[in-house]
Amino acid sequence: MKLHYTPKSHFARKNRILIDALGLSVELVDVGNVATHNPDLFAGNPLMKVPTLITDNGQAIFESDHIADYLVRQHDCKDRFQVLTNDTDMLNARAVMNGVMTAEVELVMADRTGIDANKYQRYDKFRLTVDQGMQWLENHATLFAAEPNYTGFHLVSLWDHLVLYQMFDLPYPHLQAHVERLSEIKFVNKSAPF
Ligand SMILES: N[C@@H](CCC(=O)N[C@@H](CS)C(=O)NCC(=O)O)C(=O)O
Repeated sequence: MKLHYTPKSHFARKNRILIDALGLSVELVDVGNVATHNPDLFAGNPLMKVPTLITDNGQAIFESDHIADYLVRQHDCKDRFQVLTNDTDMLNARAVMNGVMTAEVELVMADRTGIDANKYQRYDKFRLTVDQGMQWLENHATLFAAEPNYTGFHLVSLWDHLVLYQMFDLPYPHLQAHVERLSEIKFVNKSAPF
């Protein structure tokens, strides 16, 4: 299997932590600058985003959560890290985390492609999305279990990326405590973007 990714991508990191937690052998292919318009670099993903997984059968899988789903169905019948949850609270937490990550990507990509985000109201909404989303997660921090699981991997990936790009203050002590605890685990720390 091959995971097309970038070392800083928080969406790809969710998959990388899971891959390391499960001890799977997956070749990492760094696509370079995700702002590029060259579709050939994204392993057949027409959305020109990372991650994309290429399976041993040569099939491409788009979307980090669909990749996680595939990896567990193929390689972890016990679903040790609760990837395949149907719990509504957990799915809401994942939706909020994905929304925060997407909003932050828009701000990072604006900066990288020469857009002055301060000039456009649209980017105010992305900033508000991050702040409100993080506050929602802090208010629901009990959803994050003490034991390592995929929702926790998601949180660490989101948090470390926010720390890396330094666009936001992070006054969220409960989330921070979860992140610090999980970051002590070798298979989590291994893919940290710094
Ligand atoms: N929903 C997608 C989001 C993927 C995504 O936005 N990846 C970012 C990098 S972290 C990207 O490739 N952005 C390129 C762009 O927006 O042009 C997933 O979960 O895989």
